[in-house]
Amino acid sequence: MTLSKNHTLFVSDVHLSENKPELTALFLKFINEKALFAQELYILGDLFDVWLGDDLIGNFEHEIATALETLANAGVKTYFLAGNRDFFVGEKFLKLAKITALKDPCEISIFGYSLLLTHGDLLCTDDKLYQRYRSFVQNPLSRKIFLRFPIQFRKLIARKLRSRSKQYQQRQPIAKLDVTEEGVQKILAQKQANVIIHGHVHRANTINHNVNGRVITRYVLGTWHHTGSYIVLDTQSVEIKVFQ
Ligand SMILES: [Mn+2]
Repeated sequence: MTLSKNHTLFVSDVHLSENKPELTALFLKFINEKALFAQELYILGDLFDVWLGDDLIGNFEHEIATALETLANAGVKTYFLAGNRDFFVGEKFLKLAKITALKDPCEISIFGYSLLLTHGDLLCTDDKLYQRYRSFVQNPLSRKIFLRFPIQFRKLIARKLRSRSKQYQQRQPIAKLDVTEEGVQKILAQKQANVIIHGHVHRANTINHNVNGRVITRYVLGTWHHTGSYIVLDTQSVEIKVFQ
């Protein structure tokens, strides 16, 4: 049987973790049942719930890398753009998984669409404190320094940051943590894109924006729990789907 590979898939916010074997199983099933039959797979950040350096790659991370490698071996090109949880994913993992890294944001043209891909945290411009934190951790120098800390120290910092951020998020009105019109307008001002795809806010959604008279559709991927969220894009349509 020949299957025509005439569509591309997008996922984000899978939040894989060694402590969530059911989620791992769901994602591996997605690779076998969906991704293997696509032309390409784009992972738009937060594939992992936490990533503190490629030197911590163990059996679990190897299992995921192997699954992703089967895609490359089957001719399905996989791309990865880091999220706020896994921005320390590095060369070693990408090589193991045979994945190509993308910058955030990134513009691509496929199937007649001009797409802007981003994890989505860049668009949450009302959350000034988070944006300051983001530019600090994404700075190549801070990254270098962090990754040289001993493993236990990195784990300690990550735990502290996570609990601080949880408390912080609970105190903020939900709108402040969401994507803003300003963020969308800003990112699109210099771009030709007619479609944005992102995740991060964890609620699947489709929203139209008017940017200087152009209508731009923003597709938001949902997070993975008991079911998965993914987007299928082909020449005809862009569809947000649930995987179970
Ligand atoms: Mn995120």
